[in-house]
Amino acid sequence: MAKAVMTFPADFRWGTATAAYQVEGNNTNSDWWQWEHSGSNILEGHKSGLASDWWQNAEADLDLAAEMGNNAHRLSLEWSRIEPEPSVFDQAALDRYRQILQAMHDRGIEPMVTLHHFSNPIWLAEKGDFNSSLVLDYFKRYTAKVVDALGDLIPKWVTINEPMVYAVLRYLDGVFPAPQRKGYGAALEAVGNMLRCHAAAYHIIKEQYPQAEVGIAKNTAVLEPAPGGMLNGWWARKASWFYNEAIWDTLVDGRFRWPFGHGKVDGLAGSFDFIGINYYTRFYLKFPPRGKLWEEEWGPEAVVSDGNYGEVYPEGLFRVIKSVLKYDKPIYITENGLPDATDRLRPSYLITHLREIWRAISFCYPVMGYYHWSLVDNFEWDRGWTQRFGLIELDPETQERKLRKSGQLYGEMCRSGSLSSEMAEQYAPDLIPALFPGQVPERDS
Ligand code: GCO
Repeated sequence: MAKAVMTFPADFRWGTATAAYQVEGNNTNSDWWQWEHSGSNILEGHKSGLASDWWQNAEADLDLAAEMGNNAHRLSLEWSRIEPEPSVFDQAALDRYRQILQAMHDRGIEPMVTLHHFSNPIWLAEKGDFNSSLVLDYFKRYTAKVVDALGDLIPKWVTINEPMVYAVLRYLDGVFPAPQRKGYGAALEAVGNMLRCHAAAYHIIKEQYPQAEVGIAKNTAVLEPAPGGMLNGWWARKASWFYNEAIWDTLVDGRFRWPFGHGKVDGLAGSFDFIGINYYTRFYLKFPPRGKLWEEEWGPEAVVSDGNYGEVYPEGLFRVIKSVLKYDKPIYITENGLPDATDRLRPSYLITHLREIWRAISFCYPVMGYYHWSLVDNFEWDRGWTQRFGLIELDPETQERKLRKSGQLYGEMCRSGSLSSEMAEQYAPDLIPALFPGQVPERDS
């Protein structure tokens, strides 16, 4: 049977993604370390502990990433390691980050570095972090230090990871470290200050490295109206603009819109070289919302990942790519994945989501790369170790790792730069009729 092949561009980034607090271990100067060790904030009382032991041995997983043929990896830096006390910088921490970044380059893995991925230094949280007017100076100082120490090894930067998720989970849902002030006002103030920090960081990086690519990674969900409810459609459109697009619109002209504030922010207009999309799933919205923005409910035929994380909805990736074309910037899928401890869904999830990217590229949509969340099982914030996102399975107690079947599949995709009917046959034969009509799985012919 002839093999059907969906080929990706030769320079496509075949990557994976992680975040410092979730993989490094023993980030004791972080507000998340405090949060974990106070009260019952983490599901099943789990602790990050050694996490995936990256601080001591990231190289173990980078070797596996290289064997998978990954040519890119997105990681974050832990601000609280680099600056454990205000204006006190830890050179040993900067040296270790340099070693990890160099290890990526040595393995042909291009780094994309996130400056802020949810966690704050304790000292910063105590000063009110993104609700304090001082945060802009602190973030500038932190960024300048990182650019000076590591900038030569960092071609791609994400300044802030998922400002809206940070705002919702910290200030509204209360599952992230408690801020000094909760509620919508404090949440929107924090997002506004995150954008001011982003703008400052953008220019600090570009001043020293004009060729660097700098952007934001934004969680982007398909927000649909729940069936019924006259106003659900109107509300879903409003909520989708607020959650998915308002920040990009603000980055275009540098002007805050209601409800984020008003007026122009110096240096904000045009301060992004790419669109970073963190896509996972879709949600249904009802009007009026009861506290949360969306409902964790799905249609009867929905396939839902571990711990009710979300519906597997591959077409949503194509939809969110289309929704950001108007910004006319290169697009990176800076996160995409699912919690799936037994790897029951991840092989078909990889095939169906990469196929949506291939479809987008075949329409000449500028999708430049894909960073699967995640390379290795890691500490899933308030859900602890109950949700496993890794292509590499990890026993956090023994630090024993094992490449999952989906990791073997992703390796075939990365090494070949393509998605083929043979891969579908081997890893997810049920997909053949839909993805490769006319190709009958070998065993059936
Ligand atoms: C993020 C995420 C990651 C999560 C992943 C799975 O928003 O960037 O929170 O840190 O681990 O999205 O939920």
